[in-house]
Amino acid sequence: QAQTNYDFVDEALINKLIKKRGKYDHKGSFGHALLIAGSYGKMGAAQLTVKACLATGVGLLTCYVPRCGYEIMQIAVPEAMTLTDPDEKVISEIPALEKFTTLGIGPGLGTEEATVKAMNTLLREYRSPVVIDADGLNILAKDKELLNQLPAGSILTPHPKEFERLAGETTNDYQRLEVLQKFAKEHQVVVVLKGAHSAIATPSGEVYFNSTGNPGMATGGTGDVLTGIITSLLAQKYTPEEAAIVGVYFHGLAGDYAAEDNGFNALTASHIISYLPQAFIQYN
Ligand code: NPW
Ligand code: AMP
Ligand code: MG
Repeated sequence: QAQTNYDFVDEALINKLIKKRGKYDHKGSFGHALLIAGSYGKMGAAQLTVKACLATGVGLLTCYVPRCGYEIMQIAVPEAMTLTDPDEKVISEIPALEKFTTLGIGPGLGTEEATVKAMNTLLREYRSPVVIDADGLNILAKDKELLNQLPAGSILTPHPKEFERLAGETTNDYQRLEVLQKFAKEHQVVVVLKGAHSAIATPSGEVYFNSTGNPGMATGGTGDVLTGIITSLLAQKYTPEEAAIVGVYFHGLAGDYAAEDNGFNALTASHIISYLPQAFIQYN
């Protein structure tokens, strides 16, 4: 029987967790993140995750994308540095990782064999916490041995289908919550199970339910935005638990501000990025 230790992510908790920038801070104070994302036809996911990471305050940001993404990223996001894989359409190798403080992996990656191999090598060698989303999760789901070797404190951000691929089918929400708690403890990772009430499970068995967000966010690319936000916070020395909690809260809060001005139907993932300033400014 899983222990029940539930909590609620609200303004009071965020007030305790949020870090403020100091007068003498410099870009080196806020980490250098590497986002490994994108493939031919899914460079939009890479753009969204990179832009969201920048809008959350990372010090420096490099993206690693397939060759076809070079011009796309350099033109769309001048603030981000771009490294390219030798393959034209997918990621097939891993770049040198020493200079990066934090890694985010997965949006738009695809699951081509070369990508699966490269991510296998990376996740076996790298020992600091990584943020894993989307096809990064789908790659993990195909290799349970790899799942058991993840760097402790990594953050996984599945939607329900991705979680089912990782942890197996469940028949109801209550059972899924139990499986979620067990999974986070067993693998010593933080899991953000996304949905209308995203649930964040920690390695020590707590589950936090988010209070922000709205149905306008049920549209393509919003999860890719969340990956960028959480990677940014992890780079800024939030603990993995804090990065997940704070990230999910501000992602939803930006979505709520976006919905106030634009309504649910017209809300897009790009809107969420545009409204991150409004969400963060009150915590300056
Ligand atoms: P259904 O329809 O209920 O059977 P996939 P993906 C389910 C990239 N993207 N509650 C639902 O299943 C991503 O980063 C690129 C219940 C749905 O059909 C990935 O790399 C974009 N069920 C890749 O595409 C923008 C839920 O999961 C199925 C659920 C594939 O990602 C889009 C889809 O899951 C996208 O982000 C919920 N709350 N949420 C770009 N512009 O480049 C989802 N499901 O098959 O894993 O596909 O999530 O679209
Ligand atoms: P993904 O499926 O990876 O694009 O992620 C979707 C994102 O949108 C997650 O952060 C979800 O929590 C959020 N989301 C989706 N549907 C809703 C909803 N009905 N209410 C609030 N947030 C939602
Ligand atoms: Mg997604």
